[in-house]
Amino acid sequence: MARSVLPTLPAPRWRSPLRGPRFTAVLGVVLLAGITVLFVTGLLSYAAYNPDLSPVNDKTPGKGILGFYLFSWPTDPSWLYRLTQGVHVTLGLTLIPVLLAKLWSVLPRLFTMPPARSLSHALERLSLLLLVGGALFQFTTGVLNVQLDYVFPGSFYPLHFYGAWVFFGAFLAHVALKTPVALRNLRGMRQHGGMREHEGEEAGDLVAPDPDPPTISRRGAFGLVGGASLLMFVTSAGRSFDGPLRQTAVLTPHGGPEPGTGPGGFQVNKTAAYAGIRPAETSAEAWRLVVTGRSGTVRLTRADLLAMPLHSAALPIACVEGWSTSDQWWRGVRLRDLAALVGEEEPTDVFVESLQRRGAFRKAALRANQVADPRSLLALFVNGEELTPDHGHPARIIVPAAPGVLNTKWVARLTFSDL
Ligand SMILES: Nc1nc2c(c(=O)[nH]1)N[C@H]1C(S)=C(S)[C@@H](COP(=O)(O)O)O[C@H]1N2
Ligand SMILES: [Mo]
Repeated sequence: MARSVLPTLPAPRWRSPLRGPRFTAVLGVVLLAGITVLFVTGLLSYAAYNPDLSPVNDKTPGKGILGFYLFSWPTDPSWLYRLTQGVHVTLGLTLIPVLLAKLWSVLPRLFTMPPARSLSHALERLSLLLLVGGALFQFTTGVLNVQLDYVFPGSFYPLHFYGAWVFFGAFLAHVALKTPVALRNLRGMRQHGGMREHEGEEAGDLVAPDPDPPTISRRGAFGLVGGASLLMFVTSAGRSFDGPLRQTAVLTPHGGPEPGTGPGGFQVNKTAAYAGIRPAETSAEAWRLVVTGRSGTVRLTRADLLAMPLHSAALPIACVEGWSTSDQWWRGVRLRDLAALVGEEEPTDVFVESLQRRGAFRKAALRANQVADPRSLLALFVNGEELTPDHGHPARIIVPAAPGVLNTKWVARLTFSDL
């Protein structure tokens, strides 16, 4: 049944000969695959943050059933979060040109008049509104978080989390509605060899009735979009590595200030100065580690910690912003040894507090499986030297496969209990 759509086109405004159902279908299939990966890695990132360890980590207390899938984030392999979050952020940036091209390709449809011809048409258009709005919202909040981080103080998580569910709901409805059409268009494309639109078949409302002469071929347009995506990829993927590769990430910042060289010469997110850590409170004379568990509270000096068995582990730092470091050699006291010191022989969760008095990320909760891992340390050294002030001197948490935000720096207090 041919829909009578031509009269609804504001004809003079949409004249690009590039637009057509197959052009849209190809971009749609790329986004279908890409956005599914973004959604899954995004949900994984949320789970990795231990949001069900209340109340410290949970930035979305109203999540309700949307948290149905939460699970204990594993500690193996130690590069797990480096991979999932690197893919999430790098892929998200790489898909921006494809998303923009896709939106451009269906632009006439967004302006269809009358707004709704029937109830089902009204519903379809409402889902389209959530889809387009949701996509722009997710990509914008994601990019702002990567680039500027604290534009939304403490509220990036709920925005991006709830936004993801709204968007993905609309995305699923859209895929269900459009897959048959997209498949037909792609099949037709193969039969007729190439991207030429054939009038009459599925021309739909995308083909301009009165097109301008082409200034670029369809193939050229795909090349342009692909090239832009490739550019996004090669200028951001380097953030997942150290050394010269990191220098290739020119379009995206590398976390905090440039890392410099030496044992502490890897990415710093927040400096000690930024966090308001005063040298006087981290000196050997002043600093104490307060550890609490079922058998009571102990106060440890740095010398007390150095007298405990020290262990080493090669572990990366991987930030929610998508950047990560290679493995660094950390050395310090096992978290499970500190738990045992206060009577927690069985692994429990732990609540970690830093010296920092203001700002995000100064407290975090780790799960029992993270405490139990022999590579989970309260680190005193990195790469053979004492921690630098910016990496958390006198002591910081380092846990395999955990998001960087759980690796609290300038630790002052550990409280072991079931959270
Ligand atoms: N006290 C405190 N610890 C913190 C943070 C912070 O702001 N304050 N930032 C966290 C984040 S978001 C990351 S990614 C890592 C970065 O560690 P690095 O600066 O040593 O690379 O530290 C984590 N630990
Ligand atoms: Mo981070």
